[in-house]
Amino acid sequence: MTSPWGRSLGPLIVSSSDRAPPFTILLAGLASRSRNCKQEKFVKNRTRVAVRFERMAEVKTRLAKHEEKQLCQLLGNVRLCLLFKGSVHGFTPLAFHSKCDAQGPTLVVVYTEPGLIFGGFSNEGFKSREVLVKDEKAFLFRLNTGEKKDTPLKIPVKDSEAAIYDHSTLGPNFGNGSLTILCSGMQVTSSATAYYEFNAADLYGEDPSFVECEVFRVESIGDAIDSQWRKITWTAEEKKRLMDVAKNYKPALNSVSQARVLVVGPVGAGKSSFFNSVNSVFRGHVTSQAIAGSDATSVTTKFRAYNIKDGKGGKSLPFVLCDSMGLEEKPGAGLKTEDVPKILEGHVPDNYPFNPTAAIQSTSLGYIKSPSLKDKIHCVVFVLDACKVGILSEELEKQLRTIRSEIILHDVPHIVVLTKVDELCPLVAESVQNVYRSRAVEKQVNTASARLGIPVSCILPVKNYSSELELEYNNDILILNVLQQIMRFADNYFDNIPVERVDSSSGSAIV
Ligand SMILES: Nc1nc2c(ncn2[C@@H]2O[C@H](COP(=O)(O)OP(=O)(O)OP(=O)(O)O)[C@@H](O)[C@H]2O)c(=O)[nH]1
Ligand SMILES: [Mg+2]
Repeated sequence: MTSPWGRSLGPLIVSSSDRAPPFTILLAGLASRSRNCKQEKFVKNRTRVAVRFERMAEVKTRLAKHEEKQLCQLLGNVRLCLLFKGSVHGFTPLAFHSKCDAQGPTLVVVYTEPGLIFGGFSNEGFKSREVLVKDEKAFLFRLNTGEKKDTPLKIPVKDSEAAIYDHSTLGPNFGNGSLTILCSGMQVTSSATAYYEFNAADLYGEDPSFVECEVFRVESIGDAIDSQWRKITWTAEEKKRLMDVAKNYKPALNSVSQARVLVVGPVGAGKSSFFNSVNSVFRGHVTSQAIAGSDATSVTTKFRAYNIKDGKGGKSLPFVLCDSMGLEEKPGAGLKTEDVPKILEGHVPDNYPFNPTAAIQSTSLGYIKSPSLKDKIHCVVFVLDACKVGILSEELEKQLRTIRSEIILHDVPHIVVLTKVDELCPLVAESVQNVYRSRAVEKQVNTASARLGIPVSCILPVKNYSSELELEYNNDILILNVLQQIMRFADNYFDNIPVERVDSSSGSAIV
């Protein structure tokens, strides 16, 4: 196959992970910025950009923080998702289109040996349409890599009728040849056209060769909503009130002293971290009793029923959080959905080592043959990574829906906790107080609701303790809000059990 310019094209690189969940999330140095800056000020005057990567753990962008900051000036409040890296996928049009087609607004960034960074943005993106595409928002740019490293050069499209030439045999082609990238290996070409007015030397100096090309999907985060769409009071008094609610909680049935809450969800979603976070709030400092972390398979391999104490050596709180192994797409890996009904019914003992290839049997070691009401699960928390709900694989969605059907059959109330909202939205990374003002969070809450068929009112965002060494009271308030909802829902479980149907000697529900 040859390009219109007669060059032969490289082999098609087939992507197996185009729609895969992002593997690594990198925030562009936002979390470390001052959390004290006034909310109003940053909402109105500042824009944020966050960078994340589609399942390419080993692939990192070359963009430095100050370069990302300049991109903020060009793009506004966005997240950049790395789709393509020439040195990994190949410097060919086919490799580019296989990774970058149909991704929406797209940013192409080119790096030269002497350190220049330039490229182009198309709001319409690429789809191998084989036509000239009108795009009023397209522009070319060069970051300022000089002494001051602040203001980037922006060259807006002049005649937007042919802002890009989107053709499967061409790489990114801005303005029908004004600037073409990946059409001639590791060299850009430019020629005078009416579509962009610029001096080639301003973009890439004298030498058209480059050493790297990265392409990002540009996801709009949008501005903050003026008022919180769920009202939360962010005060120390509110934290104390919520802690008291949790400490004084009493399940509505005398035979049960602690509500048992099952935490379930995909690998790496933040299940163990959620327990650690709740535990931290009551311990008074950040804890990591449950091992958390990232691995190809679930870090949690055992069923664990965690008691939470009111401070070190304090008395146990009236709820138990049960951590589980992560769900996986691959067959024979992760939590088996068949284990869930057994957990709900209280047959699975603490410390049970999950077997991804075989469901728990009544003959399994420690199997609780006649569980009582106190051993059963009274509320289920689905934990989902807020950054991944939109691109949850069909297989994982199927498993979650299967589990939900079992939960419904067992009459167990359930909620969804969306973790990592700090990675999802830079506004939240700046301050957790923005969680219910973030359009990105609101969008993911709606997406989770649509994908799992769970009402929006049952979906709560949370920021787990993950990198912090000290507690932060806004975080605590958000975590405690989730806990309050869990306890209310657990009560709904007890409400469904008529008192006369509970065997007072064993505490078992007579059903
Ligand atoms: N930034 C951020 N990181 C989080 C959050 N929650 C969890 N993490 C991180 O995500 C990674 C996975 O968290 P875990 O709690 O181990 O997830 P898990 O669901 O228990 O994972 P498995 O046991 O492997 O299924 C860890 O590196 C956590 O620090 C969050 O709200 N924000
Ligand atoms: Mg875990």
